[in-house]
Parts: sequence; structure tokens; C-alpha cells
Amino acid sequence: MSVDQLARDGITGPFALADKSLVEPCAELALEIDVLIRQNNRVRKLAGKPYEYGGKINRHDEFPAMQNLFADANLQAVVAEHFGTGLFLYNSVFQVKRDGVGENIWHHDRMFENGAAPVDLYDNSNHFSILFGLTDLGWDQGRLEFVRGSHQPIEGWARKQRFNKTLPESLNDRISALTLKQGEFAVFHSSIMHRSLPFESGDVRISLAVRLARNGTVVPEMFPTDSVSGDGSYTFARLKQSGVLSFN
Ligand SMILES: O=C(O)CCC(=O)C(=O)O
Ligand SMILES: [Fe+2]
Repeated sequence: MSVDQLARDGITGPFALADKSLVEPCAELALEIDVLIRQNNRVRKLAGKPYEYGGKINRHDEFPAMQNLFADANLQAVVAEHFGTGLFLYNSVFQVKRDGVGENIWHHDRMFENGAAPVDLYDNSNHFSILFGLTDLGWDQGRLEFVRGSHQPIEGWARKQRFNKTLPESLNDRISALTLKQGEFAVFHSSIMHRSLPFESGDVRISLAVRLARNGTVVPEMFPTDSVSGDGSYTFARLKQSGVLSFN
């Protein structure tokens, strides 16, 4: 049962959308945004400016195609069954992977707790993620991997960072792959450690990740994000206040 799988592994799926016709408009949107991002960055490079990732993040308040996807009957039923109701959506990210696109390193999606309160990773009553396959997300197309059971403390693993280039070897036997077909989705506790590998081969691969929180949770304007090197330094990222949408 998927409820047992969620309790044990912290992630469950794949599930199928009820209305597959909701997928293509989102895939098209992701590809058009990807064109803009790549063109923008070619121009920025000519100006000697650093790469900008922003355009693929938090566009859900602008596009009915995304909002229609979130209203899918099967998605709504799965989220209500596993996480309950009274949830809002505050964050979304498209990932387009094609030749030359590298990994998204190990991380969890729990960027904040409630306002300025410190993140409470193992309180599983809040903060949930959905990952959609807008195309097939196959084995060679930048495969997703997750650490089974990392919504709960794991002995011998002190988690200090949200982003990690590598994980302790003792976790190797907990790592599972997640592949999705176009129109499928998986749901997970946002504290699950996961990554996607570099694109190797196949057709362009498009995912959409979204994050939910329970009504009443305060979405901070800025949230701390750790540096990858593990030197303990923090920078701050901004959340888009207009991107808070009621989910169920
Ligand atoms: O589809 C992917 O590459 C992973 C997306 C993800 O984990 C994220 O955006 O937080
Ligand atoms: Fe993620």
C-alpha cells in the first residue's frame, strides 16, 4: 500500500494523472522558458555576467496550464490521502535535461519551517513535495535517486546541509532510483534526500517539482540556503509571495 510505502520510505508512487492532456501544455511551457533561459544566458555571457537560473522557478502563479495540472483529480486524491487537506503550494521548479545538462546534487526540499523557525526535518506533519514527469523521466535521462527513509533520523548520519555533493557511503544501500513515465507523479516528504544525475542519453527530459505546506505556515520572504562546500556559510534566497496558491 502506498500509505505504508510513504511511512517507510518517505516517498511513494508512481501514480498516474487522471487527465494526461494536462501534461503537454506544461511541457511546452517548460521548453519555451528553457529557450529564454538559454538565450538570456548566451547574452549574459557576452556581457561577462554570471549564469542566471531564475526563470524556471516559481512561475505557477502566472500560467493556467500549471494550475490546471494541480487540480487533476488523481493528484488531488493522492495528496489528500497521504498528506491531508488544508494545504497550499508555494514553490515550483521545472528541470529540463538534455545533452550537456549536469546533475542536481543531493538535497532536500525543506527550505523553511514556519516563518523564521528553524527547520524541523523529522516532523512529518508538514512540508510535502510532488514530482511530475512532463516527459518520461528515464534511467539515462538524468535519473532521480532518493535515500529511502530519510524523512526519519538515520543512525550515524548527522545532516547539517541542505545541499550535498556526496553522502556517507553507509547510506549506499538505501539509495533507490525513481523513474516516471510521462503523466506520472510521485509524492514525498520534503525532507527526503534526493538528486538527479547528469543527462546521459535519450529524448529531452522535463520534470516539474512543487512544494506544499499546511495552511497557517508562514512563508518567509527570505530563507537561508547553505553553500555546497560545507564551509558553514549561508546565503539567502527569496520566495515569491504572489506564488502562494491554495492547493486543497
Ligand atoms: O527533476 C529533477 O531533476 C529534480 C528536481 C528537484 O529535486 C528539485 O527541483 O528540487
Ligand atoms: Fe528537490
